[in-house]
Amino acid sequence: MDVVPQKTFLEHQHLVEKLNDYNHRYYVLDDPSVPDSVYDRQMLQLQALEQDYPALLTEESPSQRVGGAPLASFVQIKHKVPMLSLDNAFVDADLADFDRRLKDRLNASEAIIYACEPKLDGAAVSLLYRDGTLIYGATRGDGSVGEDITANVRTIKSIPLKLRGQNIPALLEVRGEIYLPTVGFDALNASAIASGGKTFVNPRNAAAGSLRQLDSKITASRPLEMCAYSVGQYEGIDTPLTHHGMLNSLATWGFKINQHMEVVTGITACVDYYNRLALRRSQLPYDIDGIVFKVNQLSLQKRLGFVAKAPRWAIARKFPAQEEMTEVLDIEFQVGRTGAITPVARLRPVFVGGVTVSNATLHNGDEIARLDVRVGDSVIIRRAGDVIPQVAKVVIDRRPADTEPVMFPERCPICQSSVLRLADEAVARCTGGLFCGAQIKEAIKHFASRKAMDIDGLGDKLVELMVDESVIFSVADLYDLTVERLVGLERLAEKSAANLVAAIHESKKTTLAKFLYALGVREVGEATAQTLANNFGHIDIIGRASVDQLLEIDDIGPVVAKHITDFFRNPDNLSIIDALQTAGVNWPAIDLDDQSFKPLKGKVWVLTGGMQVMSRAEAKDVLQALGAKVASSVSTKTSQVVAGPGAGSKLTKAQSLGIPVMSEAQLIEFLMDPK
Ligand code: 5U1
Repeated sequence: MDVVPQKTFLEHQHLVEKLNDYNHRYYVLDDPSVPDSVYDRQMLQLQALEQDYPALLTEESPSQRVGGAPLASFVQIKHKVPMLSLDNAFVDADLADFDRRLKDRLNASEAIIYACEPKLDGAAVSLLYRDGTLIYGATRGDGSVGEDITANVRTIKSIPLKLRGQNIPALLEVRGEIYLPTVGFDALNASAIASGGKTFVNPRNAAAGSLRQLDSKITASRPLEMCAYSVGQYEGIDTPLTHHGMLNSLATWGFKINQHMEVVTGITACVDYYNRLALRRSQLPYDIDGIVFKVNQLSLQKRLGFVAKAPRWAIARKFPAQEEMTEVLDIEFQVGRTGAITPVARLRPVFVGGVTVSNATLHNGDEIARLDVRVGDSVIIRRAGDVIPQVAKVVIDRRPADTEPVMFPERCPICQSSVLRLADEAVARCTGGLFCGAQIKEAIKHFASRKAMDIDGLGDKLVELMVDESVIFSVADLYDLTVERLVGLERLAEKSAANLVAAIHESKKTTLAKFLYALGVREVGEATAQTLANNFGHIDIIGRASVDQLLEIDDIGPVVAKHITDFFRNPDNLSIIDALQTAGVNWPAIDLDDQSFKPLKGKVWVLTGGMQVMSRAEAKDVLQALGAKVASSVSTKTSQVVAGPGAGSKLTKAQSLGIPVMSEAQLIEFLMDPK
């Protein structure tokens, strides 16, 4: 074997340290320190050195996070200290009882100090370190004996292969949760659907399934994370005084600990913590199923001890379940504004994720086929966060004998026109256009909606009634409505009719972006409408723009460009636009050469987390066009933060500095009328 030159050895050591540091900043602190390109370049350098000098390669090298040869089976590991489970509290009174029991047992009259933190919904793991080096990782198993998943845990970048920092214990058994953040879970299921594979019901199953892979390369491909929440055994360090202190030590050794951990005094403060976190549950970038409260003082934990497999000193206050089973009563096909036909499952109402759910979208024909969902089936409904409820799984074992596969309709259920599905689209559409009553209704509802023409008092039911009664046939007819014509309609009193006519009149004063959005051109959402208005300034110029001219604009791709040109080449659409302008719909002219409209001049904005409607580049462009500086980090100079799903340390920092934070929806609303 080649002897490693001293210079190469030092270079290797330096690269290992740097890459471990980058990983720690990225995966543990959520605060990347270098761009991916720098990380990738240094990783390639490390791999090249290890290839030239295999003696440099150790199991702890950051190059070894990619998984190794598949195992034949998992070996069993006996935990040094049993892995406990937690007692559950389902109502506040259970917490009060818990607190009372502890005080009685401790003979204490003063308030108990508790450490509170979210209970992540993943798979429990135990990691053993000797002299700072990871020796093994094991599943919980039955609490006494788990399975050796060392090869898999090595691929998880938030798990240190070597402990960092000072005062490294001779022996350390760390307990925590391996979980899949929501973004990773959604991406995993999306790619399973795209490749015709099986989807996971929830992030917990996905995390547990990923850890149970005999091929660690599969585990390495899953974006798993680990959050440490306690210590089993330790040797060679001073005995910590508190749970909180112990977790802080874990953080200094390189583990991720929960950002929301708090130490509070008394059980009322625990209830308050639970209520605060319940409000934030849907915005967290991972699933949590409850809050864990632990007596903070470790000496008190010792005095309290255990009953069976659960400690007396901890309890989990559960949140409402995010999954429930219910029955499919019917499957209906709804026709949308653009003719898209969406299957919807009508469900026996079920309380899930904090709301009662009685409908769930089935998206399209492929989804029906993938799930093989039928009327009469029992299904698992999942509603996590603010996300619309999904049919996660059909419980085939409970399927009644007489169910029939669901056939996607060949004719529109509303107007009987034929249904067309283009080869490259998942969506099937009614070809009836504005002959289809459903499409007319949806187009008018969209036109009147708040972010479009904002016609107060023109609700969905009223639109449906007016179309069914042939009072209106298009959006242009709205501006001919009179109080006399409306008063005859069911349940519409004279006062409401007069208010509605006034609101319709009021809506005539709008902006070009809102008008464009209100027209309901396919794929033209609020952000694209704003981009079109900013770039072209005039409806006639947009109407005459060619696909090539549209493609010159950032964020307008070929599909949207084609929809826009198709829309403005259609004489029916042009006559509606004409009628609306003749009726008096108007907006302030936009002078594209006028550089003085810079309402955000001198302001510093930061975009963090995911964006669903606009792309980040598009948001940045529009903000810069309005005069803002768009920065990548939050500081005292930041004027405004826009935070989306998955926002982490930047959001926390903004909140701690008292900087205003808005959602993407609020940003779009602001951009429609920036002042
Ligand atoms: N956050 C947190 N989750 N969790 C799960 N803490 C915590 N503690 C646990 C479990 C099973 O057990 C303790 C008894 C160590």
